[in-house]
Amino acid sequence: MQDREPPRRGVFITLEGGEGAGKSTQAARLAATLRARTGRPVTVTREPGGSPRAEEIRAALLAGAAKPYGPFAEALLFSAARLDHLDRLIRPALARGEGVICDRFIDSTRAYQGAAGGLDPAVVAALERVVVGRTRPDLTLILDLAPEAGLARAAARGEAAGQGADRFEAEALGFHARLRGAFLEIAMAEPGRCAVIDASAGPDAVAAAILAQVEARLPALVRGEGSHG
Ligand code: Z5A
Repeated sequence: MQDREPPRRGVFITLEGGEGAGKSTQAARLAATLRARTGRPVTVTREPGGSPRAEEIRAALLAGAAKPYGPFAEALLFSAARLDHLDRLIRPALARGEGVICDRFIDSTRAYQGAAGGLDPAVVAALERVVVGRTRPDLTLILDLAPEAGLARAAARGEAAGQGADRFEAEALGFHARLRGAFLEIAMAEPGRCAVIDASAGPDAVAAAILAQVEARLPALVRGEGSHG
C-alpha cells in the first residue's frame, strides 16, 4: 500500500475560530512574515478546499447541499475534502520542508459538526484517525472573538461583495456561541498544540500576538532552521 504520510520536514500551522475572526487575514500576514524572515516557501491554504477537488466539495458544502443529511454526512464530506487536500497539497509540501499555514482544519470539524452540530465526539475522533493520521498541526492558533463581532465583520464583508450569508453564517447566534466555547475547550484540552489569541484587537495587534506565540513555540522555524522548535 502506498504510504500516505511521507517523512515530514516542514512546519504545519492551523488557524481556527468563529466566522469573521480574522483567520484569512492573519494566515496571509503570518506567511509573509515567515517568508521574509526565513527565505523559505510557505504555502497558505484553507479548508474546506485547498485542492481542486476539495474546492468542488467546498462549493457544495457552503451552498448547504449536505445540510439535509445531517452533521455526520457533512463531516464525511469535510473529511473527503480533507483527504484530497492532505494527499495533494499538505503532505507533499511538508515533505519538501515547506511551511504550511491552513485556514481551518480538524478543530473546525470538532467544533461545527461535533460540539455545535451534535455529532458524537467518538465519531469525529475516528474520522481524524483514519483521514488525518499523524499529519497533526504543530501549532494551532485559535482566534477568539465574540460571535456578534465576528458575524458583523463577516456581514460587512459580504455586503461589500454583494453576497449573502452562507450555510454556516446563517445559523442562529446560539450555534455560534457554542462554537466559541468549543474552540476554547479544545485549547484547554491541548495546551501544547493550541494558543488562544484575542482577535478583538486591530489586525496589527493580532498579528503581533500571533508572531509572539510562533516565536515562543516554534523558535527554530522563526530562525529559519526549518522543522520543529
Ligand atoms: N467548516 C465546518 O463546518 N467543518 C469543517 O471541518 C471545516 C469548516 C473545515 C468555511 O467558511 C465554513 O466551513 C465555516 C466553517 C465550516 N463556516 N462558515 N461560514 P469560510 O471559509 O467561507 O469562512 P470562515 O472560515 O468562517 O472565514 P471568514 O468568515 O472568511 O472569516 P475569517 O477568515 O476568520 O476572517 P477574515 O476574512 O480575515 O476577516 C473577515 C472581515 O473582517 C474582513 O473584512 C477583514 O478585513 C475584517 N477583519 C479581519 N481582521 C480584523 C480585525 N482584527 N479587526 C477588524 N476587522 C478585521
